[in-house]
Amino acid sequence: MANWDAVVIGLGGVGSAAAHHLAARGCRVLGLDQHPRGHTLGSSHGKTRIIRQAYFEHPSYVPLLCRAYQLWQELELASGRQLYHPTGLVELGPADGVVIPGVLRSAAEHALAIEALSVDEVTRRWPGLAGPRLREHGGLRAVIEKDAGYLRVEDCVETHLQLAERAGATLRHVRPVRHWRTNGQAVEVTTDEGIEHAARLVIAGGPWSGRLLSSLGIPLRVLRKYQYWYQPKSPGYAQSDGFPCFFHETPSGYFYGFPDIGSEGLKVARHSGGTAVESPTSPHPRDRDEQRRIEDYLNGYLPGVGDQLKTQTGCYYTTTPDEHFIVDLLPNARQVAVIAGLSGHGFKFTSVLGELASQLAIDGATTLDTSLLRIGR
Ligand code: PYC
Repeated sequence: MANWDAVVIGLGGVGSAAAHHLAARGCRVLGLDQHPRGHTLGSSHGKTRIIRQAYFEHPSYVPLLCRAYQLWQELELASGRQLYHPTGLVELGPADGVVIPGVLRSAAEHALAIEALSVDEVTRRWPGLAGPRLREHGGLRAVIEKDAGYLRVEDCVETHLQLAERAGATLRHVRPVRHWRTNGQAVEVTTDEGIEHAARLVIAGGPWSGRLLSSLGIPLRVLRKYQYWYQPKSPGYAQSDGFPCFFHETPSGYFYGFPDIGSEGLKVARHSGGTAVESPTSPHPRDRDEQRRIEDYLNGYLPGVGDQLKTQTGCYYTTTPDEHFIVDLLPNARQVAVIAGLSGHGFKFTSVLGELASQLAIDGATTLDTSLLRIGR
């Protein structure tokens, strides 16, 4: 006899949301995480994450994003806490690149409001983006998505955890899962405290998913990445000045960032690249080459920021070969739902991924189309 309706392994962005949605549906939920609450070792820390809808990665993500926006709003109402901050997002890249054509395609297919801008218009509106390299490459285009902005990443996770607990979930941190296996129609999960019996299992292990799913041959690659905060030397980069979030396809990779929020500093990072690792390590080692790349990007494209580094952190991407997520039941164990391989662009979706995880676990199917995200695609 199962003592839990569902066990959730991993209580980061996805697992915290899954625990919340399962508990809200009246399930007896046990959430397990190997690390302390609020830890900074995985993929759910670093103050901010971009949220946007005109999704260059694939138009199939847009309905999920519309639902994610609704769910973030519901979470704000239920908690009384602001999680989403609309700043607008400026996306820049070549007309024949990946980002701009992808944004235009998703916006056209889903009738999303975006505004195309000339480079002159970008630099007139945000002089802080008028770097010397901006005009080196002809054919550069820009769009602004006004309803885009950022989420407060740690607050999102903690709010999902609190609402899960309020709905009756039992959450255990510093409780690593040693092993899990199916047992008939149910699941057994082994920790150092014993064996938990559950009707359903949700695996939301972030960069530890490969270990949890090792027997399944799902090819997940873990990349160590870095996020940097700089104290701008010139005015104009603050959120209070109207400086937006930005995402930039350049000849040397994809870079993105956030305005200077309060006194945090302007955050900037590289979306492409990264160092492949077996699994996360603590503490995050420094990477001077990456810092040089970031400062080279700032000098070329946001020259008023300067090089006064305030703080930095490492974090992890867990990537699939095609960089689309995995959202599915295991083919040979239909009582196990897996949300994995968010490939560095998943946090904004975690509200809806938690709902989809609860639907997969309880109903065996999702209300939104997730065919792009099936294991066997
Ligand atoms: O999904 O917007 C995003 C993003 C930017 C950098 C990493 N992910």
